[in-house]
Amino acid sequence: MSNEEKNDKQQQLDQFRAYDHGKKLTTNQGLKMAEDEFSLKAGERGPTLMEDFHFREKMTHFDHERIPERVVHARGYAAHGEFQVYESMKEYTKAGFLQDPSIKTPVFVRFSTVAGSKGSFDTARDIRGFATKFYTEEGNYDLVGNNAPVFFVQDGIKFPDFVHAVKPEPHNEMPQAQSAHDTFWDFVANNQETAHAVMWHISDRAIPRSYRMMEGFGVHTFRFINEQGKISFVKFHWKPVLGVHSLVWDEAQKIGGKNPDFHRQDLYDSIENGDYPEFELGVQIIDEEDEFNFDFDILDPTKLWPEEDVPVKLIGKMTLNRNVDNVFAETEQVAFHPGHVVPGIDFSNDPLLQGRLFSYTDTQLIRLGGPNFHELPINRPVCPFHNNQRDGYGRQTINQGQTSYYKNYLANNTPTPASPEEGGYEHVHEKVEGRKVRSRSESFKEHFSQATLFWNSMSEPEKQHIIDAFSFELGKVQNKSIRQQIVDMFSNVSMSLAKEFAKNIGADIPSGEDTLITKSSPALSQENSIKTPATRKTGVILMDGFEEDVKRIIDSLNSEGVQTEIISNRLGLKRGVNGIELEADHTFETADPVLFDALYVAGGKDINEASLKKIQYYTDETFAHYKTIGATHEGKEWLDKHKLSGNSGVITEDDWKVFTRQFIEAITEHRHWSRKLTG
Ligand code: HDE
Repeated sequence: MSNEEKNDKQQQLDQFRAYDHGKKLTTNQGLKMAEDEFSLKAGERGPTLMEDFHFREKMTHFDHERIPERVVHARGYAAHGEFQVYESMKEYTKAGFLQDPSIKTPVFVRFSTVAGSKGSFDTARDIRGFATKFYTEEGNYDLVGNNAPVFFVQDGIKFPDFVHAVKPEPHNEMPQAQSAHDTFWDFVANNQETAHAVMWHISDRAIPRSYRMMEGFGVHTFRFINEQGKISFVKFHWKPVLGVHSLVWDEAQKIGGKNPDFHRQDLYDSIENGDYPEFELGVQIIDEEDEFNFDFDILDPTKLWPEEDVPVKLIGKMTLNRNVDNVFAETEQVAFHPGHVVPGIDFSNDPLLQGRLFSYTDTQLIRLGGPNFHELPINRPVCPFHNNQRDGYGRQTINQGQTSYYKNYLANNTPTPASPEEGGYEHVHEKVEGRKVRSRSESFKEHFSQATLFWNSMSEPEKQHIIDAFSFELGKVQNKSIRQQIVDMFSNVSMSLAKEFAKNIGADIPSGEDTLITKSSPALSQENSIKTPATRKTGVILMDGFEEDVKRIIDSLNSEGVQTEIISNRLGLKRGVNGIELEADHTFETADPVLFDALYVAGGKDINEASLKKIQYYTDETFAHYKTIGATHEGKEWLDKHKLSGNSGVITEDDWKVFTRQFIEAITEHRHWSRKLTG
């Protein structure tokens, strides 16, 4: 990339990038060293000497390499990109980066799981973090969201309790990155405001197929303010261009072992391949006058605004187009904060958001070791910054001049606060009056109606997954009373749901009718999301002696954006008829069916019993996870042995062109839920 093509953030980061390749080894003081393998000793077999500054420097630095992981969202992965607004949003907000469609604002996005520690696996059942830093000309704006639009608690003061409950239990530090244990469900049952967020957590949304295929939500209600001072309430959304898609639970668990880096690998690889992940930014806007015109409190973070009632307006697109150079320097040291705002965007009084406004700077102080974390390259704004803050651990800026206070005479009263006309941030002049109280607002006390809305909006397969997930999670709960409490609690959401999972966990089956709420919101179901074969990964099983058409099929799949990887008994070149050769990417052992979206059993003459057994494992697993299977030539016979042909999503056409078309159509469906599984 030439310098002119690089955005402001990339040019800024260039100043800090270092490349050691081909260089002489030096100490941190720049001294070239003649030796790096042996410490300085008194005699070849003698003790190491104190004066060995090189050993001391190298070892001390190593000893201090680690910083505390994030208390939540420890496991994450990030990428750089750009955001462009479609048209000026000046009617609603004066935010500079939302005015001009020709301006590309650099962004840095970190995706994460919440509960697991840094070394846990990617596909745990969990909410995902979706945090975006916009490096705008008016300062950094952070949209620190999740892939669910609602949260488990309504007030920031309850966050430590919630996190303690979901994290591994303190007496034995188990289980890692799981909500399927007693303390999480104890918390849920005894804090019923969790009901709606739990429905998201227990649904397919909590096991995404890819970071590229999940929605993001700002969760809280924020405010937009335009140039004329007009205020509206706003909720933020990210909509993935590839649609919203999930794994199935059995796959998610197995992937945890087969490739714990499944999601980060997917993000990294797609950016390296030029399949840049894209998300559209959406806003839901409510006029200030309409604040009280809803049957829920718009400040309550356990409530969403149904998209059918308040449409999502798509206002711009974000493209992630560059991987980080160094995960620690960028992904680990990035410091997000919902309080990083720009003129035109302000907070609401959502008590959860208010709590977050305290927590994020506080946590960076311990995590990044002092108050100068804004100077770290990844955190620096691209616009200049000036104030009277000074010193502290790791300070890098060399502030010149005599004064570091305001007001002053010696520096002509600078740096001077900017007026709103000059771009100075001004909080909304909201009139606030009230008694000091510690209590829940009356308008925050209803916890079940939107949990029911979510349940009502699910397709049949999605409902079944929710029942299965409750049965799994509660099946892991040791305490019988907690299991029963959850059944009782969720019978307020849906009696039929509670009855179904109560059966599976040995609880008393509740009696009574379903709630009277019948409203549903089609936008909540993944079945209604965009479906495309683009970037779907197909495992191609072939053996030596494969037919010519196989190559044609693979080429056409690739030209439609479907990715293919060849799996065989051994690595190396596979020889087909008429001298065609294809290179195997994996052996049966190094790959696994759970790592693919579809399977193409292409055939080949050189087959034996051992390979057939492995192929059976691949086809059975792919079938059981409702994914597309295609077979041609000898591959069809291999499939027929297991009686899979003729099922939905199993393509066995003879003509290679017809086969390819049908196979792609089936991949576009992603899952074939109508498939009847036996056994
Ligand atoms: Fe966070 N959260 N959070 N959170 N959160 C953190 O900040 C906190 C909440 C979210 O990739 C921490 O730098 C409180 C909601 C994301 O670096 C910490 C409350 C939402 C990330 C913190 C919440 C989020 C964090 C830990 C309740 C969705 C990862 C490390 C009042 C809208 C950002 C850090 C990254 C991280 C506190 C609730 C999203 C401790 C007190 C709601 C995506 O400051």
